[in-house]
Amino acid sequence: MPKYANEFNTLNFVIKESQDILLFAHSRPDSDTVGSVLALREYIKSLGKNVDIACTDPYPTYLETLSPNYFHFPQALDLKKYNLVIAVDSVERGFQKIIPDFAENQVIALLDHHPDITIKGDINIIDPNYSSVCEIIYDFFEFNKIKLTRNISTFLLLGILGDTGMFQHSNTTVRVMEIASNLMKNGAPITKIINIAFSNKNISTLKLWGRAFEKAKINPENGMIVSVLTQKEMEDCGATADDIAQVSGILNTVPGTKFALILSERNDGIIKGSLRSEEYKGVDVSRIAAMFGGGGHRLASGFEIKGKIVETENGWQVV
Ligand SMILES: [Mn+2]
Repeated sequence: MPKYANEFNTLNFVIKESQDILLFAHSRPDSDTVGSVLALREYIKSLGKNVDIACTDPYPTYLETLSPNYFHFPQALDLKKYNLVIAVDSVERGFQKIIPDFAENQVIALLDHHPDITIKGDINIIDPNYSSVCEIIYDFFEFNKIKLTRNISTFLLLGILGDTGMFQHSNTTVRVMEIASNLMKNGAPITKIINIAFSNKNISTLKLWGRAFEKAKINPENGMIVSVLTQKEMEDCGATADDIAQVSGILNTVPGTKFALILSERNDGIIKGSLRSEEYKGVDVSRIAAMFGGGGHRLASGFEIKGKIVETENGWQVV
């Protein structure tokens, strides 16, 4: 029996008993949360139920070639009408704010793979051992013998590719490859997904990466590779916060480094630190993030501090 047999059983039972179902994606939606809601939507639709998708941010335009946009802003929906609400990958990324709006008789299911989640729903499948929520949903479909249509397979592979960094992160397990292989057997077009969702880079992204890479420095004492991006640079390149997401991951590929840190200025005098390492380097970056009041995974963490980045003779200072 799979670890979550009870939960998978209950969730499928409640789906079948419900007439109106709400799927909740996290703010600034990534491919895992999008793939998760789209795959669940496909299944729930096939049962003849009403299903809506809520998200506090718009559907990513680059994914429009994979699926039409079914996203609604939560304020545009009558949240009280749903029998079941399934929050995917979003427990502490937007969904926590909306939980108080639901009534006692509405069933809440939480599907997540982030660590340290304290919020509880009625059905909880929260496990950081999963690469992605799409992997959880795959197990849910397999357990309940739900047919993997070509669309479902495409959406699940989209999320798995995203959260494993296209099979490059340490969460790429034997099971992940087995699932990916099955999804391909069921028609998921892996090359097309990669081209649409991951290979295309905006010129703004490349320019911003150029700035960050040019300024990168290695600290030989602790093996840190660090770079900074000021708000002005972000504006000059017309870049958004999304564009810097992968910078620390790429910096981390430099031989001899133990971990990468990218500091970026955000609105309201906030500086965001993004930390990355790799399994073989033996560094727990979540401990570094915790020193600055942040958190995350062992190999990918972040924190936020107040201040401004100023260049000095010896590098940068946060003032
Ligand atoms: Mn995820």
